[in-house]
Amino acid sequence: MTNNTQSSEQTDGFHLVIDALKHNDIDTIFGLVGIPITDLARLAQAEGMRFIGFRHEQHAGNAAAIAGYMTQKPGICLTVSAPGFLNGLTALANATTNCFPMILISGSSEREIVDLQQGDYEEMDQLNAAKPYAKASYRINKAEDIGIGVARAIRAAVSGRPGGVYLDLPAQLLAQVIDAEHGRKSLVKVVDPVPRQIPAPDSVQRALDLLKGAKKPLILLGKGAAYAQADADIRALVEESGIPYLPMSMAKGLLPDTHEQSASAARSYVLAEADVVVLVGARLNWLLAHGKGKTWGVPKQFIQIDISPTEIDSNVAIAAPLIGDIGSCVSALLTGIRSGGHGKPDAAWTGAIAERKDKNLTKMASLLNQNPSPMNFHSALRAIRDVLKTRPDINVVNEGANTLDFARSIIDMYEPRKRFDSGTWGIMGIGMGYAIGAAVTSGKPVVAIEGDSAFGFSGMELETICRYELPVVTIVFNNNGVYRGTDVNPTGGKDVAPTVFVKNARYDKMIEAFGGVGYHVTNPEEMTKALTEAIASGKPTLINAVIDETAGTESGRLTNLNPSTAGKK
Ligand code: ADP
Ligand code: TZD
Repeated sequence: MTNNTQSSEQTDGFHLVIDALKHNDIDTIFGLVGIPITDLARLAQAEGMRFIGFRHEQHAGNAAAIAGYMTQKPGICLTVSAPGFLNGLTALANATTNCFPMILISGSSEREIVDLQQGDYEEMDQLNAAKPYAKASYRINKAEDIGIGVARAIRAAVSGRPGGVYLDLPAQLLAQVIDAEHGRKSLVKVVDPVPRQIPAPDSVQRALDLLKGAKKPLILLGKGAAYAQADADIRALVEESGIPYLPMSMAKGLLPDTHEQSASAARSYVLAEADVVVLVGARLNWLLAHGKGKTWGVPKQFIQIDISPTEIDSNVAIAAPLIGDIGSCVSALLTGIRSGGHGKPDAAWTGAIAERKDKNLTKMASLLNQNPSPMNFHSALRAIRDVLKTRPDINVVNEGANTLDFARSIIDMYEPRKRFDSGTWGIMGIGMGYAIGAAVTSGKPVVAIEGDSAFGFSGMELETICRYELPVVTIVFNNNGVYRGTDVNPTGGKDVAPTVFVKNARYDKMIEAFGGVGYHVTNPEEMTKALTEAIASGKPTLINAVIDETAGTESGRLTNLNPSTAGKK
């Protein structure tokens, strides 16, 4: 198929895909092999890339997504066609929803057969299926377009608001042969993939004017702020302005949770009482009660920093939009604040917050210090918190209902981009994928704090963790079911209630099947010992933590979103 019959050296689609990724400094692929991409994975490894093979594509996709969030480079997930693609698509959609950059690369079947629906092996119109769930979707049909196609996918994933990109590679493309020199010249290195986007000066002035008039200002940091890697300027903005701040769950650690300006322990109070709120990379979605209603109390005005202009006014009117990248926007605000004119927030405001914090922290401390038997969420998390305090560099993955809600408020974070959780969708199933992605990307230990239901979605990836000998400690909060383990079948029939699992399951035995280390713990002292040993050993470990099956509430803290039938007791 080469145009140049003179050339002795030839290349093909397989090689060009790997060359194009490497040319853009991408060094890892998360995936699962099969027709038509097995050779692509082999070749990636042979060419010095890391290929991490999973047991299910959704988890490979989640690993890629979290790698993208951690590095601002798109994480790569590689799958086979149709079902493999669809398994990966859940992760792609989740990445897009969370604004994480990733590229799902799937092999696809013969175009002419798929398009006439003649029934090919794993037939599916993947490109169109991906479109509603991806930030962008592309198909490459010619080997000489691989360079530009990969470049386009990279830029689409990371520029502006980051998201998931789908790249469709038909089997025929991978086998296409072209002249090697022609192939080399077709590669494209993406220049300045994440360009700075400087906010307009009048927008900055409008925000500063609003802030100047504020009596009870509040800064709200979202995971966009963590993603932006503008850590020093964000810290300076908080500290030099003296404004109290609240981190959203994945922004925890941007400043240490123990920071005196953190208003986390007075969250309801500050949300209700603030008069001017500065949103930094946080959307006013359900996680923030859409910016209105009881949660938000007295009328307030918003300054919103975001890279996406259409985010503004999505739920409530925004008085001062600041469109640009967070680094540039925060540094522009800082310059304004430093040049004077911005007073500190009222002492009455910061004083009232401090008072509420003290009260709530004292209440929480007494809850945490109780030692019930069996263990509950609080006593188990106290033990985990105290071990993690000694290792601020550790990554924390967290999912579940009660396990998520309690761990989010009890486990302090000290460094940016170390906490990865159910995010914008409140999705279950990110656990082992995020844990593997975080361990591979950072080279640091990961502690995954998992509800027993949440863990089940990705549990088979324990084998992946063991196979790659990753320093991942999985703690399963085992309370015998979804939310809790106490429901009964009202008919008295043999089937258990919809929320109930096998009682007293030994999740620790699962990891032993793959050569990992299992612990079975029933009290905080055993938890402390197991977690300390596990982190020190760096070995793949699972701690089965027996939690009181009556502890916790249905849907955790989302009870208000959970409709129930009139007949329910
Ligand atoms: P959280 O769930 O923590 O509240 P969200 O995911 O809702 O955070 O919001 C993140 C926001 O950050 C998104 O609206 C996204 O457009 C924005 N964002 C992401 N990266 C950047 C960046 N580099 N600069 C500016 N805004 C960004
Ligand atoms: N499926 C998916 C993909 N995401 C979901 N969020 C759910 C189902 C529904 N769901 C929740 O919102 S939390 C949860 C489910 C199934 C599990 C809660 O049980 P758990 O946690 O054992 O993980 P706790 O700590 O015992 O409450």
